[in-house]
Amino acid sequence: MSKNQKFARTLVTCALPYANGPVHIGHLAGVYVPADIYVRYLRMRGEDVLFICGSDEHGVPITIKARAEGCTPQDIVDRYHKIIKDSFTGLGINFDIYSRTSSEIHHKTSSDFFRKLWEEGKFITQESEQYYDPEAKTFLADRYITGKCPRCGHEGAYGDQCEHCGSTLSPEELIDPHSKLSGATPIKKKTSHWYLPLNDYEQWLNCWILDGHKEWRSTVYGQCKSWLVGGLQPRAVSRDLDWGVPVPVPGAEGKVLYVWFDAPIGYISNTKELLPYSWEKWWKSDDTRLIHFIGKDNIVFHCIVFPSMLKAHGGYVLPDNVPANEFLNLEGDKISTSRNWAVWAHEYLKDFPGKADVMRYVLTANAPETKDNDFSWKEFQTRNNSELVAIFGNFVNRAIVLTHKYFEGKVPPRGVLTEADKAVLAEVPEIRRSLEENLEGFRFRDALKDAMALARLGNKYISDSEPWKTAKEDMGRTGTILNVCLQLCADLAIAFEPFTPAAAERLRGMLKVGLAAGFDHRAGEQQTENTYKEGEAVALHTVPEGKASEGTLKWDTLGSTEILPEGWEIAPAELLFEKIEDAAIDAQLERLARIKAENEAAAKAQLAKQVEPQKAPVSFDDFGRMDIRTATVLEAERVPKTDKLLKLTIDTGIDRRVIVSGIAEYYSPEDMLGKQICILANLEPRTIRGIESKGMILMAKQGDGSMRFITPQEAVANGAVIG
Ligand code: B3M
Ligand code: ZN
Repeated sequence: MSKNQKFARTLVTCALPYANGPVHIGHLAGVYVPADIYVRYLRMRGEDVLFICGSDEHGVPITIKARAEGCTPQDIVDRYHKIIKDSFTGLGINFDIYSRTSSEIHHKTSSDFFRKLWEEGKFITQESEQYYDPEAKTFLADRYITGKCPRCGHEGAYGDQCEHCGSTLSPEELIDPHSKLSGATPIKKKTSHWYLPLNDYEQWLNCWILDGHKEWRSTVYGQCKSWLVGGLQPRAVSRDLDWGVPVPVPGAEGKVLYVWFDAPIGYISNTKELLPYSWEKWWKSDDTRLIHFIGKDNIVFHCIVFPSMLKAHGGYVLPDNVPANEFLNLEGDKISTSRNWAVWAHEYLKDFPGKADVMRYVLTANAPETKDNDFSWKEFQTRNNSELVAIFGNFVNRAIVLTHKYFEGKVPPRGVLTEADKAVLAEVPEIRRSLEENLEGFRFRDALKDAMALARLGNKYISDSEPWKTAKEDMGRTGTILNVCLQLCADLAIAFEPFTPAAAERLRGMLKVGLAAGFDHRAGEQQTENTYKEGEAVALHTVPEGKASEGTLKWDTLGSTEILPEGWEIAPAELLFEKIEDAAIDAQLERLARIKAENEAAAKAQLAKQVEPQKAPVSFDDFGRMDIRTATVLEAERVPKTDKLLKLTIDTGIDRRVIVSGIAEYYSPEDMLGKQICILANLEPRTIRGIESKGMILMAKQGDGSMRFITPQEAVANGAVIG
């Protein structure tokens, strides 16, 4: 790869997902699918690439979830680590290792890292006042403090955020804060922590990022710039918590490494776990190119904090690029774990077996690379049915079926190419160039468009040249057309490998070709420590340029005009993609509609609990002037042409009169008939819709605006005075 020639190998990492829940399509679109596309591409180019990920198993949300479910944090991370890992496997996301930060090797690696910085005086210690639960005798993370939101009145707001209105909060702002552990009111208590003085690295970061990495995505560069312009502060790298990597220095009882300190070191630990003898080559040589795939909420940690940690430690490579994505929405609404507004990877794989590629395709076609984007099930269906099935699948199917029909399943002779044939074949290298540029520039949406342009090219070519017609009079011409089509099929089997690997593999199966294997990084690692010799990774196969004569394809084959030699036998056609029916989409939309209804009901119930503040004081006399009494509804009817009004004829004990009341949204006339109610009897009469209304029915109005009438606990005489 021309522009990366100074690098001998590429180390690709993906943000380590928190093991406190499954992964959803937002994670996939933002991080894992693009990273996997990139890695598959590099592997096919024969580059030495390592793909690292694992679960992030520390942090407060995991301890909260464990408490809520009455189990241990280890139980939680064990459960989700497995679900997440299986989801990645199911989606064809091919990490070289997917490990976890609760592993022994990670505890050791991150402790050693911390201890080295500590020994070298790279931290400062600072005392601060933190919230403390006097009953549970423990410091409280912001998430462990709940109370009423000062902005929207929501009762269950957290010390860092109100999930109801989305406001960012601090524990000080909560009304009536209490500890989630014991319910006690938190007090402030002094505690001391280690801080990484990021301000010391500011100048260096300015040079390294703002001057040195202008090629980063503008969204990433822009975020870094605003952090740097705003000025950096020391950041605490420890916490008072009992779940995590214990701080490995004296006087640190009850303290663990802050999860954002240990998690990125997980990239290193996991590499070490995979390659105990050669990991340093990946992390400590200048000719390693390190790429972090992340979501935009992780930019500061990967571009500023972790690089500062690596710099403080010394000896490590720094990221060469951090292609962070924006967010994906779902059906026009923000994806939210707490509201269950998501398409979960493991559920998708269950609901759409064998269709991992379709999700990969749709998420890439719509990747949130430069701005937030939306996923919709209708679009998912359309992209599958009218792109994957109708163009890519249809082309391949026609080419292979006709080869069997007319040429006994063998690649027919090339014969004489027309100008039109030559023009089609000449387009492939053009498409390839654009595809490469886009893949190398992390523009995967555009890259997918290129791959799809290749499928469109083939589909149009076979439609235009109509081999089923030429077969009636000219088998030589038919053979030429199908030969060209089969070469294009082989091109597609290469070009789509990064995007839809399972389909590409099926296609290679039909063409009876394989994919040249990449490097076996573990080969040397099987040796023992004593016999281990640092050597080059072993390339498993070498394939002659441009031919499938060995039965294997690689990237460089793409666009060479004769990949499949004449007479090459192919297998019968299989379906590459299948149509997705309305029923499958409707089931998903119904699920989302159900969730939306549940969320709205829950939000309403919350709202109903909201209480209005007390009104200004009134005097005893003021109150005494109000004539409040019991009464019984004798007749009830709707006021014509209104939605809200009921006309009630009531017995007040004093008289029989009419009151018009705005309760028709909540009660029907039948509901009211015969009911005892309370009224303000001496309210001055008003004419409403031509009806004279004398008095007012007393109603309890809830926070959501809904109303209930007030009825005496037991039947009392009409006209009894209330007061
Ligand atoms: N677990 C946060 C996240 O998923 C975090 C990433 C760690 S990467 C070192 O947003
Ligand atoms: Zn709120």
